Amino acid sequence: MAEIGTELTRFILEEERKYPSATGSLSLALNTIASACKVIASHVRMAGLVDILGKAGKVNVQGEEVQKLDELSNEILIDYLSDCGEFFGLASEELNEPIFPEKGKNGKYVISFDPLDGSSNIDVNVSIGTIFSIHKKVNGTQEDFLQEGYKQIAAGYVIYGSSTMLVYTTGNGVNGFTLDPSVGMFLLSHPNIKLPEKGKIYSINEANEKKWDKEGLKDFINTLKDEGYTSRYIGSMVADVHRTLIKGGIFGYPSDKKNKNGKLRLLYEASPMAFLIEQAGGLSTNGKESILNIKPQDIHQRTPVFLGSQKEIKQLLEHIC
Ligand code: AHM
Ligand code: MG
Repeated sequence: MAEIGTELTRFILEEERKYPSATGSLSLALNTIASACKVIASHVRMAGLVDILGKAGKVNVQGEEVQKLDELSNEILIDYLSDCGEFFGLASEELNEPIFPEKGKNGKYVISFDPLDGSSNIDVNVSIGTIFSIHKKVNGTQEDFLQEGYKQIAAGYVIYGSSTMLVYTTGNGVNGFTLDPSVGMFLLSHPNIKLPEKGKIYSINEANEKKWDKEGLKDFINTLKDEGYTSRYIGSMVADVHRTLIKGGIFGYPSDKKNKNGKLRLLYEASPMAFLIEQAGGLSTNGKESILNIKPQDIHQRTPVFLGSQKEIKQLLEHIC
């Protein structure tokens, strides 16, 4: 196992060396994501100030007009990912249609991402994040984005919290790296993350309880309360899933009477997080099957999401099925 403190770039290369047929494409792709997210992190750190300057109608130090952070993050990712040549196609929460960069014509992968998830939390200085999911290019068409989650080549997120962390998987376990801001490097801080079999926390927006369309869900939450669970809900998926990955328990964004498919997006929110959670020994479900088994029909489709420790997900399914 790699040593704590190993730099991300070296870790990625060492992982690649385990596969003699690897071409270095995925390594370059992952390093490009890490670089783009470091730039996003530096802007997130300035968010409060930029917001104040923005409201005052000011320009930033480069003389550019102050831009919304989610749009800026989207542009940064598009620039980096288009330029690296490894991505045939890019789908983003911020784009109606995917884009196919000129330099990516011979790229092996397609990538779906949410450039800045939880951006409504920026104003109140709460953790936000970038989520990404990589699939192989198959036909060289838009269809390539619509592959099941279990076919992901890699997935991960960067959380801009009290520290900046990158957590990712290539289907060979989950590893977490913390950004050392003094040198601008991601260093291995959480090797081989495993969810506890059972946690003590449930994380769901209980204000929606009256709208939930599954009676069993209320019973399930009440059972957890009887068992002594506590509740944590940040309203920023990256932060809520990050906690669940480390501490176990359950995170959910269910369907309700109004939103038959819930709120979260399959391609760039639910599916990459489900890959990480399952790789760390947990389970994912939309209430019927693993999120990784859903065949997407649309790039921006939504799905109910439950992610967590084995015990809680199995218990949930007993209540709602
Ligand atoms: P966004 O992509 O517009 O930021 O919305 C997604 C966010 C998730 O981060 C979070 O899990 C969810 O919305 C919270 O929704 P709610 O405020 O309805 O509980
Ligand atoms: Mg989002």
